[in-house]
Amino acid sequence: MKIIKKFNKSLIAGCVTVVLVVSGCNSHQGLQQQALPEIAPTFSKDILLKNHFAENFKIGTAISKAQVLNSADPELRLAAEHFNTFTPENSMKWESVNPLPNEYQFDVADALVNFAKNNNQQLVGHTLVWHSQTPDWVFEDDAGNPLNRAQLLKVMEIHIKTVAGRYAEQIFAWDVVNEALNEDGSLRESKWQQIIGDDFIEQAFIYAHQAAPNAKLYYNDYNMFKPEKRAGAIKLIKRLKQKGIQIDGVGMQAHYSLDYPDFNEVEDSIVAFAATGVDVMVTELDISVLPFPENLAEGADVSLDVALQQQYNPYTEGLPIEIEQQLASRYQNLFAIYKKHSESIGRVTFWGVSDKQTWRNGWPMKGRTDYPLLIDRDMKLKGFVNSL
Ligand code: 9MR
Repeated sequence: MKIIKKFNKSLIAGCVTVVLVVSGCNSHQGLQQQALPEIAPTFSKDILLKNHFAENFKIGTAISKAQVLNSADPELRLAAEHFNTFTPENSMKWESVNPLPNEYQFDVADALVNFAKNNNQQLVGHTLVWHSQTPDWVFEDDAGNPLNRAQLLKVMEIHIKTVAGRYAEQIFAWDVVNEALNEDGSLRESKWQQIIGDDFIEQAFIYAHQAAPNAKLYYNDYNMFKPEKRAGAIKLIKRLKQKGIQIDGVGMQAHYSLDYPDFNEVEDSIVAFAATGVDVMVTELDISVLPFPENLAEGADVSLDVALQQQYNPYTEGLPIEIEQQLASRYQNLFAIYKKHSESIGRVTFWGVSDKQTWRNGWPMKGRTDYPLLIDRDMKLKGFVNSL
């Protein structure tokens, strides 16, 4: 099996390393014929993702706690150089900032806010109200009994006003509500929905607006290309708008793979969301190259945790060239759609900096070696990037 790593050295001679366009090496057709080129050295200014896509949309990444707390981390430096917006991967979720009643931990969130300021980046807060990574105490009283609607609304209000309010002038936008829809477009029966009712979403957006009047406010979810889920999200957006509640954007998470989904459906959703008048955001982009057990490839249900099986982890020694070509082709097709609709798309955010630390290596089974991003394990941009 031909492995990319083994080709890199010989490629440097044939495919010049620094420029955007490398004749014969950057087109998809070229990729079919020969190995992928090695391109710009990691910290070169000659190709920066944010410049490459400057005319199309902002380009973002997700930053972890470990990265932001280690100023020597090469991924943090890449995050600063290549991206003009970022989202905290986990550090602003409820369990991170408000793990216990009346106890807030803002150290990491503060570090992220400073990082954004120092690097002139837009920070997108993630996320205020979600069914996951939210401690049980949120929904219970001191005796462990479920809260009633009024009580839970109060808990939600205090949390949103404390967190979004603290960063009202520093955080550009918030994923106010995350993943509230089922695959068929109906509302997920989360504790939020069960205790407060369907309007927990309206309430969250109202509190977020009160807390941070200048922040953009988004609804964010996965599998938004699915027609039923798309319809559910549009219903939600229209409901808020009809009630005069601020909603500025819809986030389409994009945890995709080589054969999933059909990008025509992605395009249909971009068009349909844009028609409601909100900004469309691509919020969590990565394209897994790995095989998935049946029925587990789709979406990003974080509760999945399957035992590792080698048949689902075939590229531990490097990525075969033909698979990298397939990845290149998928990214090319997807970015052709994003660029076609760039007037509606404000931002494309990758879910992670490099293949080395992507959450994909751990989902839906831990310990895999995946290659879903544009920056590889050696902290280099992949050869096909300049063809996007
Ligand atoms: O990437 C995140 C991973 O590190 C966490 O373990 C996981 C736990 O919930 O959340 C991941 O991020 C998720 C994001 O917050 C919401 N959409 C799905 C993402 C991938 O699971």
